[in-house]
Amino acid sequence: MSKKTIRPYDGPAGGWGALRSVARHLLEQDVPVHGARTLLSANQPDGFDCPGCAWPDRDHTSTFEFCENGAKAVAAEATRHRATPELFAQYTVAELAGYSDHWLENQGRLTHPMRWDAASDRYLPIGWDEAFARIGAHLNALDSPNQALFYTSGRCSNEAAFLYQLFVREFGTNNFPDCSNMCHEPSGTAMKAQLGVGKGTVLLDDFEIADAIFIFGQNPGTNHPRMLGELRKAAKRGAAIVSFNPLRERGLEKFADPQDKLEMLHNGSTRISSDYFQLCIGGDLAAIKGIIKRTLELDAQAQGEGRERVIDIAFIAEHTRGFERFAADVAAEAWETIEAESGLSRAELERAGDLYAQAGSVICCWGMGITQHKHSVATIHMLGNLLLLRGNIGRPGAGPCPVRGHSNVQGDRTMGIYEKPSPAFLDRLREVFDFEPPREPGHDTVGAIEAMLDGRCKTFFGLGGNFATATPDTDATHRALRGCELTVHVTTKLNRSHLVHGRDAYILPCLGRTEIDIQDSGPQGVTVEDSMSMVHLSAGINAPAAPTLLSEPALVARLAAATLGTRSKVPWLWLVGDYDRIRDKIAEVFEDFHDFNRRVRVPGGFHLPNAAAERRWLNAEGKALFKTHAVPTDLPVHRARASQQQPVFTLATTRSHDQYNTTIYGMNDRYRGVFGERRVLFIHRDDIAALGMNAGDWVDLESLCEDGVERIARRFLLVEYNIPRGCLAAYYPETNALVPLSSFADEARTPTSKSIPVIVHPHVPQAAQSLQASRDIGLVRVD
Ligand SMILES: Nc1nc2c(c(=O)[nH]1)N[C@H]1C(S)=C(S)[C@@H](COP(=O)(O)OP(=O)(O)OC[C@H]3O[C@@H](n4cnc5c(=O)[nH]c(N)nc54)[C@H](O)[C@@H]3O)O[C@H]1N2
Ligand SMILES: Nc1nc2c(c(=O)[nH]1)N[C@H]1C(S)=C(S)[C@@H](COP(=O)(O)OP(=O)(O)OC[C@H]3O[C@@H](n4cnc5c(=O)[nH]c(N)nc54)[C@H](O)[C@@H]3O)O[C@H]1N2
Ligand SMILES: [Mo]
Repeated sequence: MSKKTIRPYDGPAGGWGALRSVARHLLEQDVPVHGARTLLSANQPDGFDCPGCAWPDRDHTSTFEFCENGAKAVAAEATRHRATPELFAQYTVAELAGYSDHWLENQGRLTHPMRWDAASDRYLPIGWDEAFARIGAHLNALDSPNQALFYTSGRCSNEAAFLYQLFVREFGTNNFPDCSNMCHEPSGTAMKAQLGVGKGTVLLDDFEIADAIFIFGQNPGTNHPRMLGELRKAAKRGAAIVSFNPLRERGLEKFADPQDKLEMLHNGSTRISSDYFQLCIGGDLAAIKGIIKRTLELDAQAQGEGRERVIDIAFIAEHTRGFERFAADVAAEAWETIEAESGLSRAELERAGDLYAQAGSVICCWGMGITQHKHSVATIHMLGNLLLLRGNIGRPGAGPCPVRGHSNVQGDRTMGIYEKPSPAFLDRLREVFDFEPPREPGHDTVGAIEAMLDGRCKTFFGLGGNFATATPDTDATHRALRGCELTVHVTTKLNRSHLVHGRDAYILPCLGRTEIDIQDSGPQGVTVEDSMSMVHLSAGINAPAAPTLLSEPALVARLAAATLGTRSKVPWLWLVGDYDRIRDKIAEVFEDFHDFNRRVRVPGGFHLPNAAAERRWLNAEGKALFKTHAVPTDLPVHRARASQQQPVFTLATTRSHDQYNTTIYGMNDRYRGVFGERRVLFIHRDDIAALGMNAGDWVDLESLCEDGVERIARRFLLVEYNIPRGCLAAYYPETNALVPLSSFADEARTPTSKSIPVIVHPHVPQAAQSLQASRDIGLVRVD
């Protein structure tokens, strides 16, 4: 383990640091010699789609693009370490639970299907057929299919997702909680209502011609490093890059492109953001409204002086509704409220408004800093309003760009992983497969936890992911999972969800995307959809981590066959013998996938149509809508502040540089200057003083929620940081215990992981009775 140090980093993102970090990870994971070849096959026409993130790559045919995040994700999968039955024989589940998430991950790739044995509290190997038969029998014994939950994480391919939703719907439920519920759900919800489609409208080519790129609540240096390549090119040709973030993220400030030999040789770098607005957490709606207010004021001035209008009157008249009411509301919103709630001055917002008004075409990007708040949907509407004002949708170089996380999270939703499927989609499933799919909406992630807690749901099946650790309210979620009759996880690596299990529990290991997948007809490829709706093929090149592994499509098909038996209308084992057959069925169900097998084999794949990008509005009104929202002044944090004597902070939970969601690769967060420690709390120097504490003190965090439940996360190191006063940041998942299950985004129900009202106490070491609680979060042993 590296030494604990806090040491500010003032170099660029990327550069030699990124190359060194990858070299270290390859060594740590003991990646075999062909690992280098593996890296070179990421995002190549005949290689696999990078499991790192959903950022697209140029035509999917370009030369290898180095990406630290992608390299780590690939190295993690290609590791030589193995978590074999011998490992499980060595430790009871209670003992395993005492280890950290980092340690669990480091045990390596799982090799055998395992079943928990109550008598010895150990996972023991089980044959595939027996596992499927037992799980199927369990599901069939439920009183109703709606007692079962089927979670999906966004790494799974289109083919696996399609078969999975088909199995679950033929089984009889729409209970599809997924990682999207915790991620970009508000983006889909907001855009569907406002613009008629739930996806972004821009393509990479638009980044080449945009005059300005506005980036809200995103840390691409860590989470989407390949995006920095596009931003760098845009910055170099003089486009304005305007960032809104409470933290000054390195990757948004400067970047040294490992692709650029000259920049690397001279230790040079490129400035990324032309303007950086350090707003306060949750202040985006207010800030965007301020930018809009300025734009409308500039428009009124121009009109008064007989100059060309600043807003696009023709576009607004032809394509939108609700402008008059919206403009009146913006005019009525006081600058004082906007300044107080955004944490930015009127002068700063006027500057941002001027940048917006001067730019011929504008792209707005956003990430989790926007989606994980109570008012996320309203904030995304405000972003939509901003774009609509100047017709910045459906023309080159302009449009909304929600930057997705998991590499196929968008595709999984396209394939029907959704708890509220449309009637038209269900009708199509019925026509193609000749069974009656369930119509009743199912549970999302928050609903799934509630339903397990109150006994409405009794079984949990996870296709990928780490539900116990990724979800909010750790104590409640763990109780929910432990209360289940059955928990099953399809997975590549050991994680905490396997240790917080039901009365009957299985771990089913699968192939990763980098591995060769052979079925009846020979080697198979799968398909994925990136954040910009490009669909392309992905084929593994490495030998499977173990001969016992099943591919995800094969695993789902065999489980479906075992569970549904002769009552199924679907030829499961035939379908999975050749994935072209699955794709033919996908093409039958979804019009946009016509001729799927042919089109996906064209290098680069194909683009799914997007009506909003063509200025066709598929919502009920048939128009793009200006959505009116007041700047919120009565959020949980406002109420908590009003009710407390002591300082109440807003805590945002974010990712460090050495993690992939709940997968902890290492203990460093290089760009933020943190080494060897994850339990840190970023805080303004004056706030440390106001608390009467010192940087380096250990503190406990208590979350304030009106439900009265005590939620405490213990032992965080105070780190003085450049962050607005009243705002705190710490890493997820260590802080998930603080996110109340009842606190989620209006309409979209995404947990409010970026705005938790908390108070800070000096750390109190815990007595023995909370050993179980410490075990559950891997705090007992330090590795
Ligand atoms: N290496 C790596 N890559 C990843 C992931 C990973 O964990 N590791 N995860 C993947 C997934 S699933 C996703 S969804 C994406 C996530 O990628 P991002 O969307 O970048 O996610 P976060 O790191 O959670 O936080 C984003 C930023 O929001 C800022 N922020 C916090 N609160 C606010 C706010 O109120 N307003 C504004 N404007 N900003 C705020 C934080 O300072 C941070 O810079 O990345 C994907 N890629
Ligand atoms: N507090 C807080 N909570 C958050 C967030 C936050 O910002 N703050 N972010 C939220 C977001 S954006 C997301 S997307 C969720 C993520 O939630 P999840 O998607 O559930 O979590 P991951 O950590 O991405 O899942 C990692 C696990 O996936 C498994 N895995 C990896 N590759 C494969 C594969 O190829 N196949 C299969 N079957 N399994 C595989 C491994 O077992 C690994 O341990 O977390 C959310 N939770
Ligand atoms: Mo995500």
